[in-house]
Amino acid sequence: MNLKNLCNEVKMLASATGEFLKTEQAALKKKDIELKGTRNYVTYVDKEAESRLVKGLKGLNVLLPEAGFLTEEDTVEFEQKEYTWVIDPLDGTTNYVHGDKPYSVSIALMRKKEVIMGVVYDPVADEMYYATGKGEALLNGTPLKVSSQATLENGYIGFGIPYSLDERGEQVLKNAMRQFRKCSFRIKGSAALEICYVAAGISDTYFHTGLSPWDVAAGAFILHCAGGKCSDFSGGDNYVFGKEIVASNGLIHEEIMRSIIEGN
Ligand code: 2AM
Ligand code: CA
Repeated sequence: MNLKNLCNEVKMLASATGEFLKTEQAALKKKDIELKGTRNYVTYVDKEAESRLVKGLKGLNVLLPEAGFLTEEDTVEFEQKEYTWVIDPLDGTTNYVHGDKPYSVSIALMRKKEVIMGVVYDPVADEMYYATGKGEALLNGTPLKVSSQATLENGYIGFGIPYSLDERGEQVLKNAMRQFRKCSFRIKGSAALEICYVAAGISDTYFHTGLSPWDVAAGAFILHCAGGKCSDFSGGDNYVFGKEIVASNGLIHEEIMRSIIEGN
C-alpha cells in the first residue's frame, strides 16, 4: 500500500467535508435555531458530514484492503478489520453551533492497534495537518516541528473541559488553576486541532480528560511524527482509547505530569 497516495486522497475528502461544514455553518447563522433546535440541526450536519466521509473513504478500497470504521456519529457499524478508519466529521461542535471557530475534520487510519496515518483539517483557516510516518508531519506542505519550551514557567498551554467532569478530571483542572500565574492557558474547543497546535510548536502542551478515540487518534499521530510525545495520565501509552491525554513537545512532559496531572 502506498500511504502517501492514500493520504492525498484522504486530504481531498477532508477538504470536501470541511467545505460542507463551512457552508452549513453560514446557513445555520441565518436560521432560527431556537425554533429548529440547535442540537437537532447539528446532529443533521454531523451525520450528513460523516456519511459523506464514510462513502468517500469506502471508495478508496482500490488503494487499501477493506477497512472498518470507528466513528463519532455511528452512521456505520464498527467491525473489527485489519485496518480501521477512526473519524470525527466535526470536532469542535460547541464552537460550531455558536458560529465560532476553530472546528475540524479528523481522520485517522489504524492498522491493528497502531495509527499509521492522521489528517486533521481546519476549513476556516484552510489548514491541513497530516502525517504518514516519523519525520513526515506537515501543515499545508510545510514540515511541522514542536516547540523547545522546556518549563511550565512561561509555557503556552492548551486544555479542554470534558462534557461530564469526573473527580479526577476536576482535580486536574484545580491543579492547573494553581499554575495560572506561571504560564498562559488557552481553551480553543477542538481537541483534534489543539493537539496539532502542539505538533506545530504553537502550544507547548495540551491535556484533556473524557476524550474519545476519534478526538485524539489523528492529532496524536501527527504530533508523534513531528517529534512530540503523548501519554495517558499514568504516563502510559493508553491515550487513544483511555479517555485521557497529555500531549507535549516532549521536553515539558515530565513537569506537566508532576505539576498538573499529579498536582505535586
Ligand atoms: P466534539 O466537539 O466533537 O464534541 C472540547 O473540549 C473538545 O473535546 C472537543 O474536541 C470535543 O469534541 C471534545 N470533548 C469534550 N468532552 C467530550 C466528551 N465527553 N466526549 C467526547 N468528546 C469530548
Ligand atoms: Ca470530537
